[in-house]
Amino acid sequence: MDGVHISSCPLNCWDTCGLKVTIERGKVVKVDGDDTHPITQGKICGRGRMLEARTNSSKRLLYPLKKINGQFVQISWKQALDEIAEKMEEIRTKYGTTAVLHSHDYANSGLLKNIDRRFFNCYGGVTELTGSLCWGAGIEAQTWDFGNAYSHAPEDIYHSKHVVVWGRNVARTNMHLFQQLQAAKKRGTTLVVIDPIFNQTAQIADMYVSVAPGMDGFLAVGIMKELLRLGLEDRSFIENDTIGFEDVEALLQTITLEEIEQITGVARDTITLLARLYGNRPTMTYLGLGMQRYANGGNTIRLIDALVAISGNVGIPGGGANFGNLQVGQSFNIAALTLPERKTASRTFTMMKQAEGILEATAPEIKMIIVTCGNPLTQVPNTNVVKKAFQSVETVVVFEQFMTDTAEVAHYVLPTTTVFEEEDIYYSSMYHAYVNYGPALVPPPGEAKPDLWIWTQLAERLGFGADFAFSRDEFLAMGLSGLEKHGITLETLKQKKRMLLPVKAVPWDDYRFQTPSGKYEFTSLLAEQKGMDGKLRLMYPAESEMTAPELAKKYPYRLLTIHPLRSNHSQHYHLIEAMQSIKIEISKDIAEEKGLVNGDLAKVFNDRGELVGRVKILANAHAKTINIDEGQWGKFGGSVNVLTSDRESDNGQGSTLYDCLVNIEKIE
Ligand SMILES: Nc1nc2c(c(=O)[nH]1)N[C@H]1C(S)=C(S)[C@@H](COP(=O)(O)OP(=O)(O)OC[C@H]3O[C@@H](n4cnc5c(=O)[nH]c(N)nc54)[C@H](O)[C@@H]3O)O[C@H]1N2
Ligand SMILES: Nc1nc2c(c(=O)[nH]1)N[C@H]1C(S)=C(S)[C@@H](COP(=O)(O)OP(=O)(O)OC[C@H]3O[C@@H](n4cnc5c(=O)[nH]c(N)nc54)[C@H](O)[C@@H]3O)O[C@H]1N2
Ligand code: SF4
Ligand SMILES: [Mo]
Repeated sequence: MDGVHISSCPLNCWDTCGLKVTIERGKVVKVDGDDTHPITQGKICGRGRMLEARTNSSKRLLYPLKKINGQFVQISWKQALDEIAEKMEEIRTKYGTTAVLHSHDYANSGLLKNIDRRFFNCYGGVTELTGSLCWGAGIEAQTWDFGNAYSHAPEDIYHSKHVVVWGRNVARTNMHLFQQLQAAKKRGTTLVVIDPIFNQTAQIADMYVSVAPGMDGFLAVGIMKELLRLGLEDRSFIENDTIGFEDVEALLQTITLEEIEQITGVARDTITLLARLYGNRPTMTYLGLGMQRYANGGNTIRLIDALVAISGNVGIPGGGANFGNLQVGQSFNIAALTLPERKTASRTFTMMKQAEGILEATAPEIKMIIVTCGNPLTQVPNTNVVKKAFQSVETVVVFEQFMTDTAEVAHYVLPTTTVFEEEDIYYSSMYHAYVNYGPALVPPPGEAKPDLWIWTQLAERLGFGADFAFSRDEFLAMGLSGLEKHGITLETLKQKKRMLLPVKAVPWDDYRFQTPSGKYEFTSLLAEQKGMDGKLRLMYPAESEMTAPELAKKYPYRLLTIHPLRSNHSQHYHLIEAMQSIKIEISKDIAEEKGLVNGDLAKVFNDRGELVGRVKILANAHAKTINIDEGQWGKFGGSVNVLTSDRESDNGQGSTLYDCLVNIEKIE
């Protein structure tokens, strides 16, 4: 395989870049951008480049490990698989299959990573996780409003007069959108950034709006009030293609602009300016995930959707409320890969409350946890409880590339391959709609094996080997079935390396929505069907002065825990020495109140836990705001999730990771 090959970045990221990988003497020596990829055009970030280090690292897990008397010892694959299958067989007969919990996230965006669900369905159905730490609140919100969560094609940005980046840290998390923002600006598009932190994207904006964390819904209400006052709404869309507008009008009456100014920290003139900008369409809105990780997160996204709708920016080129792009993932035949009909038992916990689920489950108790593509001991909120929960279970099995915090608490650790050691196809339902091919380029080190191989071996031992008697190519073709009519087959994809999936560049342009009424729903019938209030509301975060005044007295500062620049979540910290300590970023007012200067050692704490790190003062952050990047490992100071809450978002599907009050003290 020596030479230069086209591949794909597998990391959970907006961009799903095309890669150019150099192999010499059977080793990956360099990872670069593929300049022939239509969207990512040869540019990649450090996290992508470091896939070389992730693959070649001397810290890779090379053999199956079993914990005996608190120590990991190397065992054979045969022993590991036999023992795990035996335990699963025993659990199936004694307690039922839902005594097994599948804990996972989406660390690898390969299509065949979905095969884990095929395995668990064929086994009989296990306890599964629902919702999402990442974007669950917003996806559910857009499903209520539009019937689905779709985004415009990246190049549609060039049809926009104005672009609003609302709570997305584009320069850091979505680098190709950053390039497009720069290009669009050159063509005269106005760029607005709304964020409590003056980030790198804000630095190139024409207008930066500093909003109090968790209060964006109020800001959207203020803009709608002004939009209606100025008569800039799209009456024809509202009258013909929506339901529930009268409820919005009634809601807007219940609060004044003065109150909104106070709550959001955004000046009235700015609100008016934003109303004019939304009215002067097409205005494109890029929603980030930041502001929906709050107890009011679903409602916040719905209020911004409502603003986009009222201003006539839905279904038009250059417009849209761009959050996720589920059209992408929906192109694949996931049911053929996962066989949902094989499942005979089921139970669910939400992703957020998996620890509580584990600790409290009866009928049956959780007897085994299998972790794939996830690192819950750093990434799931309320780490101290997550750790306790995982430690309470008899058998924990972790499929991993490295000895992570989660692998440390396992009884069996099974070494898996990295992207360049297995063939797959990659996509993300976040931004662009290309699917990329990724060939197997190098042999795995030691005895590391693809996840698919592990499932196949376990399936054979558990009596459903026939459902796994397919080659990788056959599985890939299964997932692509249905796309032939668009010219997309495994053969064409192998040849072309990446192909555009058949998705809409301008979703909702026919104004036919996938809601129960077929219209855009300001008041959601789907929510009502689910037994919730479908009306838009005025809503605060759960941990705020307004909702929890006593707590706010004890813990007066708001903690954000945004995504790190150089790591994808927890995946790069162990490879970059400079990242192996905790940086506490604080707004200037906190530094003054607490007598802190750059470099001071300080402790951030609340009732859930505490974390120690070095202070860095942010010149331009919203008052009373602290940030500690997520993803840090236990051995380098610990995950910031020791402080975060496992509370679910308002609509039950998302996390409240950024809805977190803390205090800070200098350590002398
Ligand atoms: N470098 C890097 N890139 C990544 C990742 C990574 O780990 N590292 N992870 C990938 C993944 S899985 C995801 S989900 C995406 C996430 O991509 P983003 O949505 O960009 O992620 P966040 O880090 O949550 O940053 C969101 C922004 O929201 C702001 N914010 C926080 N609270 C509020 C609020 O109440 N209101 C407003 N208006 N803004 C708020 C933060 O200050 C931050 O600028 O990034 C992807 N890209
Ligand atoms: N406080 C706070 N917490 C957060 C967030 C935040 O912003 N703040 N962000 C949230 C978000 S958006 C997300 S998406 C989640 C991400 O949460 P996770 O997906 O759990 O995070 P990762 O660090 O990407 O860890 C995944 C693990 O999967 C392993 N892995 C990678 N590829 C493979 C593979 O092919 N097979 C197997 N078996 N394992 C593999 C990696 O080695 C890594 O240890 O974290 C959430 N947690
Ligand atoms: S992490 Fe994201 S931006 Fe970086 S190379 Fe991978 S897909 Fe591209
Ligand atoms: Mo995410």
